[in-house]
Amino acid sequence: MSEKTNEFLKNRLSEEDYRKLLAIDKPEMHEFVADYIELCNPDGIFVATDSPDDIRYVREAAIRNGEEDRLTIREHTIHFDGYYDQARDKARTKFLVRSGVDLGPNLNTIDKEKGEREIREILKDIMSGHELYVRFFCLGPVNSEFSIPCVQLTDSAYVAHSEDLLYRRGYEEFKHRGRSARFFKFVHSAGELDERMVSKNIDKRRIYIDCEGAIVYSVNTQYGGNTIGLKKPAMRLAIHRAQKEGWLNEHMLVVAVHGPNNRKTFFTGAFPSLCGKTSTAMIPEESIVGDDISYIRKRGDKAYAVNVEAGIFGIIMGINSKDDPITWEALHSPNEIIFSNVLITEDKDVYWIGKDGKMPRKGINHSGEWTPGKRDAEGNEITPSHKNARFTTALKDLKNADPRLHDPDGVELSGVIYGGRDSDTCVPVLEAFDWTHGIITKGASLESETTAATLGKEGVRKFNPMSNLDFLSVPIGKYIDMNLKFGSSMKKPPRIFGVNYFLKDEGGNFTNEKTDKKVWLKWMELRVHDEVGAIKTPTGYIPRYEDLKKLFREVLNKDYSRDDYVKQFTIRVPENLAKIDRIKKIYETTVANTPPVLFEVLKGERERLVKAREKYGDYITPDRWEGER
Ligand code: SPV
Ligand code: MN
Repeated sequence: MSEKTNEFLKNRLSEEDYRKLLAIDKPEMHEFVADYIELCNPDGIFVATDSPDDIRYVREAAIRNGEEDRLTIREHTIHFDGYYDQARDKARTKFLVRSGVDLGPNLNTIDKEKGEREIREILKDIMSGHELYVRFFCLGPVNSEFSIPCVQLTDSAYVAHSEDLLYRRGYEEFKHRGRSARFFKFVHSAGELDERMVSKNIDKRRIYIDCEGAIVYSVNTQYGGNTIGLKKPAMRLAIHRAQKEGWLNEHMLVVAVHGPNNRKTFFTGAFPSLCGKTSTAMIPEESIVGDDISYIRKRGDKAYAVNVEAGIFGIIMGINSKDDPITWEALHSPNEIIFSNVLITEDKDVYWIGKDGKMPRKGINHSGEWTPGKRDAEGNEITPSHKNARFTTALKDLKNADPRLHDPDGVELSGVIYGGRDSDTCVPVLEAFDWTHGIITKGASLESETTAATLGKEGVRKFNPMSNLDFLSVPIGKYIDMNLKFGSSMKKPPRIFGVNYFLKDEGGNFTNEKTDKKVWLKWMELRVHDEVGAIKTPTGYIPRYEDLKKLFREVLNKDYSRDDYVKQFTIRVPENLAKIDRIKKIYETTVANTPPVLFEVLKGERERLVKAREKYGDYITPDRWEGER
């Protein structure tokens, strides 16, 4: 650190905070902190270590600042984001790139110099009147090859508090790594706040990402997906780093499936939103390692995964005691929880859409005082809680948290699941022929149909490779290639599965119950250990009737009829061909540098389907493949 920076920090920080900051031997971090203190010009600064006192200080600051309010249950608080600040802002999320760097047509970019100038202008004096929190966290478990130390500067105690529930503490990690730390930096300011303590200057909301500099700026916003540096902002930085180093950062849950004789088998899973990701991670009989983001690395000839996070920033809409017993219990226990954008009643209770019990007749929500029928400026009816309202809690407070959650070695990864919302094409569960086939026909071909919960027309298929489209910081083609290379260099890579919880019959009825996914997981678990056979179809391996019948009895104590099996596992050739054509066209027309193998694999699948159609017709029931096992 230069003498000038040292003097500056000494002047601006209290003796205690200066000592805390300097206890980390990382001049580059000191320069970074000094730079943004000077630019953002906060009234006060608090440097937090991992100590319980420091953590409590930040938590209480959120109440003191009016960013959070206490609720009736001890340790529960509520926070509101502004009415127009309820989701990730894709349009104003941009990569800062030097001239000559091309991230392809799907990524939003801005010239680095121009973007930096703009963001520094917005950040100038933005924290005056506010306190700045300097916090250290760690992505992935501490003291591990997965760990990425992070420093977060924010003037929102809500953001700093959320990160405390969602990530592992990183001050000690920084201290012991010292000069060798390769860290990520996050600068956040909620900007000017209105009387409800929500960001006022939404038009100046910016999320700018500098992968080379390993820094993300987030301003004039509070919504967690934009502001919690270690969540989605960090994902872009980590994907950039992973691509250079040959590992993966996926938008994936990590779940331990409990097999026979107390065996645990670990799977990761990618699902676009509203496709069953959380419900898969939270199946009560299994145990959860993570619900959102994972790092995957190779060691020897095996793949290992960790949860990047240590908590859940989960959608609360629809959570009820019957379908989500574990979450329900956690939400009613005196653990530390931040509710965001739900309805709060006079007696400081919370309500959300789909909660058990009656909807209150009045309360306060993200729009202010609320009564049923209230409309916004555009004439839209305001729901009691926002559809994207969330709860934030540490995973350790869930009954089903897996004991390996913080294992620095990660968990051995046996299977990867891709699942979309698909009413008419893919069977409920299927295993790919091999890694390359799975990455291409399941991961790179992932689509999801829009639902009534999203704006726009229902049932429109949205392309979302690996459910990671929003977070890519490298061109799609390159990203697909890094996924292909990861597994194809292994003798026995993790198996790849496709699931579809949303298949419908000709009458428009779902072919499966919500709980059937429990059976699919158990089947996949047996498959990776080669303990159950399967039937080879042109699109992959499907389960045999007798195995599912047994599993339905064991897992759900249910009779599974052959009729149901046939309905669910009939290969629908026209729909499958249409999907192949759709995906091929997307890669041909909108993606630069698609690995050529993608087209070869899609062509192979097309040919197998066409050949099968010649033999068996458009809709091929599972019994037709008997001779082809
Ligand atoms: C998602 O949208 O994928 C989330 C929530 O996990 S957010 O933090 O907004 O990204
Ligand atoms: Mn997510």
